[in-house]
Amino acid sequence: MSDQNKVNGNSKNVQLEQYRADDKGKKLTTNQGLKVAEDEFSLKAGERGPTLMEDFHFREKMTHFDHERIPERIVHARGFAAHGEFELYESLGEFTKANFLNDTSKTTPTFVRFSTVAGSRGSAETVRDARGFATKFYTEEGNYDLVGNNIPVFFIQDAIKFPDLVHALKPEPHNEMPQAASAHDTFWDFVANNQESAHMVMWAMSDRAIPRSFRMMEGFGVHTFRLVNDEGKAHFVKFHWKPVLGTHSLVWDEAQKISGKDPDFHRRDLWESIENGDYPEYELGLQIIAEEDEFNFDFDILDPTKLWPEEDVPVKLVGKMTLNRNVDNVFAETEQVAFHPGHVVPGIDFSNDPLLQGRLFSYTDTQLSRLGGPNFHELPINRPVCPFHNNQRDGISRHTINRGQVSYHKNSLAANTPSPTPEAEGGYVHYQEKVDGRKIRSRSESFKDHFSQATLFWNSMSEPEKQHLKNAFSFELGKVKSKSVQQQVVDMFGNVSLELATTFAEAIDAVPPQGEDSSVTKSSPALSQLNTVKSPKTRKVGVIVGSTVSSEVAEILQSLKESGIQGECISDKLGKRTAGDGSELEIMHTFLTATSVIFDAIYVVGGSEDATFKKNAVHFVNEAFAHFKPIGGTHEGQQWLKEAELTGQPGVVSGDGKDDFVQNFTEAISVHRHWNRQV
Ligand code: HDD
Repeated sequence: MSDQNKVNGNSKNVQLEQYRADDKGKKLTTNQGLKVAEDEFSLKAGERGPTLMEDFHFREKMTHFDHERIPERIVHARGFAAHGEFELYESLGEFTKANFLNDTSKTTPTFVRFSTVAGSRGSAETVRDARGFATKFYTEEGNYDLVGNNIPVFFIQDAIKFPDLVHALKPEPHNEMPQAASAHDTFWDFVANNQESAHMVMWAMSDRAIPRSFRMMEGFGVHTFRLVNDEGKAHFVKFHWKPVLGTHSLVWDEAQKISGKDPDFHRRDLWESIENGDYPEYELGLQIIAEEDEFNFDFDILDPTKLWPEEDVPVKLVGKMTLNRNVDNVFAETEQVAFHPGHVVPGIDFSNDPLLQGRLFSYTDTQLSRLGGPNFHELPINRPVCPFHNNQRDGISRHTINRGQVSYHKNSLAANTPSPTPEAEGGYVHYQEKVDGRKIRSRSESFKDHFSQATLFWNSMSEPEKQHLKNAFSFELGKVKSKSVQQQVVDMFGNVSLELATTFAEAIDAVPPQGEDSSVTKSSPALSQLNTVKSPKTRKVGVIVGSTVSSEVAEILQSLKESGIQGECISDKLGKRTAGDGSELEIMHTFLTATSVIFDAIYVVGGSEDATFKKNAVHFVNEAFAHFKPIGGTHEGQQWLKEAELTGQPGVVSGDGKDDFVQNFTEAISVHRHWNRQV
């Protein structure tokens, strides 16, 4: 991106420009600006003598290096981010006075960080886990952070249990294993002994926990928040992000293989899409409930283990966010960004969800150790785009030079400024909810149903999704060593579905659950990924070509590209191939550098007599087949598919004529995965 584009961007981009530095072509200096004559040898007493204390250049360089790392996030350490913009479809003045949700002519800069939860900063990305989906809106009224996940409910109901949950989920303390995985004893022991986790565990064992891409997952604010309008009237709200490309997942075997072959799979996918101009898009959705209707549901709307079924409370799509710019520097932006659910603007307020209330403490607190003090709001990525003034002063790494004599309120020496702003002129006033109660430590009666919505989720799954859940439970519990914990989990999930719990009990040699099946028969079709948007756009096809390339292949790839499908050629050697019709194909990958698991589909053209080549090609195809991926074959590739006995299977497309093949293959790619296949 040219410097010009960077400067001409939105208000956040313009602000960031002041901090960008380009070292290329410049003279090497110390941090004091001193030009350095030499940077390879430390200052020594004699050619073979000891290094001298006097060597300020060495000391400065080494000291800085020694302190390059900061503590990783206690959760969500592994993440990747991008800049974007939010545009509003229609004014929401009826519900909220938030400026950025009122004025459709405004474009609000955003910064989004996606993450896994459990793994360390360098861990693999396609692990089974919830994904963080944290958005910072740089509004003209201050920063608004929507710090959500790709799962709409949470494991616990009260923030006081968060340290326990995270201790159980993270690698076990005595041997720091396993990394970035919930398949171990302490996590499942926590689950069985904290049964409010049932609903989120169902999501975590479902395909939602192994997304195909950050671009193809939903985001949820999870908690019930409040929107407050100009007249002070409030509505309860849940926030959603709906990916324009639909919600799609990997299969577990594929996800595990990608973890080894490309641990950066998700960030690479996001980075490359933005570089290619295939900007990820998400629509902002709101579910709104009038305050009067607070008690009209069979669950408590303050309970973060509950979702509002979309069929009961429709999601109103109110705007779109487009991620259109990669970061310049991962540490400065992605690592130093500090989110906080308590960063709100007038018109957005909280509910009494006890999980949310605790989060309102934790996020600023964690930045103090992670970012080293109370001035992290001054870091370029965290600065609001509107002015900010108060009497807070000093502290580690203070950048602002506050002028003048006065740093207190109230004062007369500075005419009592900086001064509060009345509500009518945009000052933030907390929603005046009437609260009346005794101080107690207990769970509300209305928070005690842990299983109905877990069963609702189960009932909403299609057959293949149910099978994936059974497999996931069997895998995870199969890794648990304690027989007692295994049995407790079987008994617990017998309350959700006898079919589910019996299947994994058999797989792990536990006693199947006793008792009655759940009486919940309700389902919510919106929860099944089979009902999501299907699109061929941005899908990556691995194209296997030999040393001789038949005519038409370049044309076929061009036609696929017109539907947004990207073909990348794989062969035994890199280089260019010239097709029979004179067109040229660039080989981007070899059988050594690529693997079927990093593609959405495989297309075999053939063009080699070599037995090793054919063996490699057939391995690609068979693996893609086992992962239910679309497979195409033309030319000699058709024969290879026949020999592998794949022809005629769902999602396997072969053909001679270019047009039919392109159309059928594009349709097969849109389907994402062909579950009705015999594997
Ligand atoms: Fe949290 C980070 C999302 C419950 C305490 N959380 C963090 C991030 C996301 C979430 C997306 C990463 C932000 C980033 O990319 O920098 N957290 C959630 C959701 C929750 C949730 C959706 C439940 C609805 N979190 C939660 C609780 C607590 C925390 C109950 C503690 C009381 N979360 C933190 C934290 C983190 C964090 C320790 C680690 C790094 C950070 O905040 O900045 O404060």
